Amino acid sequence: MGTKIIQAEPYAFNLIPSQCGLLIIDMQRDFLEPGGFGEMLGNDVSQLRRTIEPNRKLLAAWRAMGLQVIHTREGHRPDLADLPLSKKIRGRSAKTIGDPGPMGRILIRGEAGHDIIPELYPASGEPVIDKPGKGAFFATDLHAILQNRSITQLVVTGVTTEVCVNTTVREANDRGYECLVPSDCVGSYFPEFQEMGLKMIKAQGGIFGWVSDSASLLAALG
Ligand code: TIU
Repeated sequence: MGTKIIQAEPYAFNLIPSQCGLLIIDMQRDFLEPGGFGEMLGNDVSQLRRTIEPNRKLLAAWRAMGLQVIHTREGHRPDLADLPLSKKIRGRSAKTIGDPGPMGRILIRGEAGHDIIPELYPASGEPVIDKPGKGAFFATDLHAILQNRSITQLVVTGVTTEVCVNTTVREANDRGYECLVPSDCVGSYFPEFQEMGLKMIKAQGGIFGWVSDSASLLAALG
């Protein structure tokens, strides 16, 4: 399987399939499903739900080609020992991380709302990174797993574009990974942040990486 040329901005991306991991960020029930933590905070989950189908297709293609897939989930230990007080109280909402929510304790590992949506559920052998922060590299073993698997490129998808996706792309870029973000596979609760979050990645000659879409990826993969 040779290099695949992906139409992208600011210029074409040379994808090396055997070295390119699909990194799906935080496609969790609490962020995407009606009644979850995201909606409880007043957010419009439909802005995120449009990413489910393109992600499902991309994930199916990735698996069919036998390429590497990694999933992440944002959340905390049941005893909250890894939850900074600053994060616990941020937002001044009535219910915060660790409190009982509509799908179990909010953003706590092992609770229903913390888990990945059924449409994109991890297959056996696909690492799931439980992360306490917005970036997937902070306080996780992601970098070690990628190095052990000789992954040098990442297709980063998931939610939300300007928060966990952007933070992770920046962390990955500083660690030497080449990142491609398919625009229809990432979502924000805020349309203006979706647009700017993608612009920030591809500006200045691809300061953090490349932006493309799932159709271009699927076309190049064949
Ligand atoms: N996964 C992720 O982006 N977590 C967030 O908290 N996102 C928000 O947009 N709040």
